[in-house]
Amino acid sequence: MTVRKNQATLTATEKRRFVDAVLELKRTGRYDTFVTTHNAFIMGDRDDSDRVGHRSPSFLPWHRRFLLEFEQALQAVDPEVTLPYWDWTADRTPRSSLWAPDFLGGTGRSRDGRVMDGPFARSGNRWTIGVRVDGRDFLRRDLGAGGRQLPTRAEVDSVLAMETYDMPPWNSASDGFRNHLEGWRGVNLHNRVHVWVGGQMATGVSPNDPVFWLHHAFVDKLWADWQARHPRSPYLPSGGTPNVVDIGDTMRPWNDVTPADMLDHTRFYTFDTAA
Ligand SMILES: [Cu+2]
Repeated sequence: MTVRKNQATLTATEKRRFVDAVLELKRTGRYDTFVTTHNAFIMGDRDDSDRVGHRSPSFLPWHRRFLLEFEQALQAVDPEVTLPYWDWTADRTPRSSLWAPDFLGGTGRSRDGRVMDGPFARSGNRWTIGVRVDGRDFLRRDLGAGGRQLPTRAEVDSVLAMETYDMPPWNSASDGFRNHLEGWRGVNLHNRVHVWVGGQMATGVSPNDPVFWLHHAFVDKLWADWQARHPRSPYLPSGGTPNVVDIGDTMRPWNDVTPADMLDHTRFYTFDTAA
């Protein structure tokens, strides 16, 4: 059974095997297909028309399915590897072990944002940014850019307290749990973390930075935590909503999976700490 662990608790061996599996997916070209898919949805998801991956109720089940597909690809390389999660309320500075050279490497240099250490530095020749929006083929970061702060545990708790999953107009203007977690409204959790990391993470090609998966694995855990707190609050909307994935509608690009199929994460994996 797959257990997703807090990245701060990984052993040196677990970190190395995770990094090696990610590098192998990169080498074969499989990794970049995930970047391409994500960017296509970021570009296509619209507040006033069709929206699936972002700014809509299916933000959470879509990313759960996307992460599952990535985790299965990692496990095809090394069956022992699972996706770790980054609790950015706890590990909230560039000094965190997450950013050490034996794991994801650190922030970018000031001149051009280029990450200079760790397995994903351009100089190692194993991490070239192929799916990109400009000429720069190196991983970039600006951790804590402009003095930004990562969300606090109190801010997370204020969002977990919201009883309703999502609300009309089912987009970036919505009230409710999903949009506050996604970050278009209120204290801003998920979006703010992308901006805090900077570089490619602050763009549509954000999966170019492997921290994407650890960030989204924690967002996914917060969904599970929210479900545990509100067992009688369903996924919404329940049917007949134009441009939006209702609970029983299939989601692109897979077309064989619905939000209903994604509600119970324990069918696929558990977390090291109970929700
Ligand atoms: Cu996304």
